[in-house]
Amino acid sequence: MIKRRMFLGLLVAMGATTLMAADPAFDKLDAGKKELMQWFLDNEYGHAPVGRPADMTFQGNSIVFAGKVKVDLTVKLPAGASKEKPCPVILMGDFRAWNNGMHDDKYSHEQDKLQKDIDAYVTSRGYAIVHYNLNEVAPDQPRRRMIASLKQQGKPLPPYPYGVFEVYGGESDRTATSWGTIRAWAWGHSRVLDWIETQPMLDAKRVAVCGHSRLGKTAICAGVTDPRFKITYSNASGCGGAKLNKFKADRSEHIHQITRGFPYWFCQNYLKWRGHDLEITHDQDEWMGLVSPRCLYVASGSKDDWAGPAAEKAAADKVAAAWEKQGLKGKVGYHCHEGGHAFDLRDFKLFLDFCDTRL
Ligand code: GTR
Repeated sequence: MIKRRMFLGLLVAMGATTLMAADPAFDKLDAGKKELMQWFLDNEYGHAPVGRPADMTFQGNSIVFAGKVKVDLTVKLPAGASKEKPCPVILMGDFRAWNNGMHDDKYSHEQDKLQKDIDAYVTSRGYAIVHYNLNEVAPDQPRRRMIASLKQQGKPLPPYPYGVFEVYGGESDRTATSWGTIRAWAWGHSRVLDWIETQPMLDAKRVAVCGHSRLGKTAICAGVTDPRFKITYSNASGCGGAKLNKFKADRSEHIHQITRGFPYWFCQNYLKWRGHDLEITHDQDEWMGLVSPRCLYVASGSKDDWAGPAAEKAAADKVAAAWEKQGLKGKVGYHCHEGGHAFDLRDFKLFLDFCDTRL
């Protein structure tokens, strides 16, 4: 009894934020990293309420959560893939993730073609590619807006319109540090990695997670929170991704703008940092640095002012410099393509060159 009271007292003394440390991201981290992870999850992305859920099942190339939420994966293998020689994997949310939960009907022909070109290119280089529509994990919309737009279009409400939030919580019972959509999507990538581990043709120890823009922010969150990802690649992820907040880039997106447009991507505490980009306690280089000792790759577009290419490069440079001091060399890659906010074969070529010697 005394022991139990002491234990409860200790928990109270540790405070509520420490209790939130149940996020599976904390497994296997050293103390210094735990503190930093705690800060970022408390202040930006929120905590996942569950790790690998006991009620997750695999049905062919689909993942089903609690028998309710189904996520379909597209899987392409390189020629000659076999169980004897499982292949390295590139994992990404595909271009349907820009469709705000409306699914395939808005998956445009150009995006469809680009994804097919990427699939063909990646597999021609000897890698498998796995991609899926992240809206199936959690729609890229606030719940109320999503339901209203479905009604307006006369579409029936799916039984669980708000994806994993409806199954595992974090929507109606939201607290200031509950997971936002980016953390939920990153969690989705981890569940896909659970699935990859069951596939004999795929080498689950050689998986690179990548993504563009909002899905670049997501790729970083996945790489940081799940040490099974061997390489983390953020393409044009900007604010809340690879862009340093404490770097003057006037035409780039700032915290007050991203939290006005997309508050649901983050935990509610992030709103407290509106207007304080330059004073924020920890910056995005420290967040990306949490992928160490694994590899990090960052890419930008030279004219992508909103993402802030110079501020993204500055962050990658800071990570590389910090890691060099720790004896980690050649683990950070960077390129900047000519042009704007794009993610295409040019990026995959350079990224796969990096992977060839590291994945
Ligand atoms: C923008 C947003 C960016 C970026 C982008 C995208 O509107 O402000 O942070 O993530 O969307 O994902 O395409």
